[in-house]
Amino acid sequence: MPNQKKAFITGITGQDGSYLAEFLLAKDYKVYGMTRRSSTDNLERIEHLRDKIEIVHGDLIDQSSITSILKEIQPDEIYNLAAQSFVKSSWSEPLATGEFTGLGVLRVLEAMRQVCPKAKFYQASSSEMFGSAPAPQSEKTPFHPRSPYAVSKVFGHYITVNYRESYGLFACSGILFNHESPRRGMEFVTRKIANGVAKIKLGLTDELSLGNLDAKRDWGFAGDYVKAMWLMLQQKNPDDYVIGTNESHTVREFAEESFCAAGIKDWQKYVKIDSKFMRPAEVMELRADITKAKNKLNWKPEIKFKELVKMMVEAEITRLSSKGY
Ligand code: NAP
Ligand code: F7E
Repeated sequence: MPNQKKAFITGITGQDGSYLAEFLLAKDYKVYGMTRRSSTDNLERIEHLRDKIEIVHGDLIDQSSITSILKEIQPDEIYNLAAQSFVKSSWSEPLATGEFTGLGVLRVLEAMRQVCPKAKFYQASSSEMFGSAPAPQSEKTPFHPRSPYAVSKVFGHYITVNYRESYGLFACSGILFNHESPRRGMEFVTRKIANGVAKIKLGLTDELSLGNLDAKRDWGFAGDYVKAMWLMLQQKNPDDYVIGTNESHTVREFAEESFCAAGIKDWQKYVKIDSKFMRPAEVMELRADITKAKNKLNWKPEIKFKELVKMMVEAEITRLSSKGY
């Protein structure tokens, strides 16, 4: 197709990568997704897109792979979503997290600077960078990262800003608050709860073990958030934006609402606290101030908290039931 826009996505096998690929395909982009070598197939989230996207092989740790890919593709837009994204694992694998989640950003930016400087770049930054800064957090809130993951993301954020200021690259940092979906990785608390509740509903278990129930997060729907990523790259000038819902709920509320969505009332009897799910340093409350995104991107979230919980719990019940449980 002449003049078809080309998008390159790192992290296409992840939750956001799969929704972003769907979104860009619907806008008639040619979509290229980078995957790293694995001894088993991990393309489950993009299986339904396999004949519509082009898979290219590379790794965030390997500069030459990224440079060759970008030189060959010459994308119009680059979405850097790949990262070691599980906060808890960043204490057990701090160096790998720094390599992928921090330095990985610089490798993509450096490749872009050398071989396709006219492309537009999106960096997947995180509300975890705010850490213990008081809520609500906006683009102006100073960072206080509380994990090796968050520290790595702060590096990724500032190197994106620095490459924009040093070389005039069109580079944006999207500071996204937690976003979830039925495609969320099983270790994250929302999917873990939805899955645990579905198993309890189907009589497969009678226990759900969790860590800190008091932590508050601003949870939105991943499908809404990929639109914000794209919108950032359609603006006249590159900039940084906070994306969230401006509502925060405790983990306890997420659990209670999930049991409620499954029609289970006496939910407390199933929930156990296990210290192995606690973190060395916790982030107690994240809540986004999305004034800038609303005004400049004309973006707002469509799916509310209760709808999100219901969507995730129902998807887990359907998934487990279809497996014959
Ligand atoms: P995810 O489901 O964990 O996906 C991470 C992706 O990164 C996977 O495709 C993974 O590939 C890839 N990856 C990891 N290490 C890599 C490497 N060395 N080389 C190439 N690819 C590598 O994460 P997500 O929830 O979609 O999040 C997307 C991005 O947004 C991440 O950068 C995350 O930190 C950030 N973020 C997420 C949220 C959220 O709430 N979801 C909020 C703020 C920011 P494999 O399949 O091979 O493991
Ligand atoms: O934890 C508490 C836990 O692992 C949320 C990533 O996408 O969003 C995500 O990071 C909260 C924390 O996500 C369990 O202590 C209690 O306070 O689902 P999570 P996260 O750490 O907020 C940010 C924005 C990102 O950028 C990250 O990539 O829930 N919690 N009990 C638990 N958490 C887990 N995982 N498991 C528990 O059993």
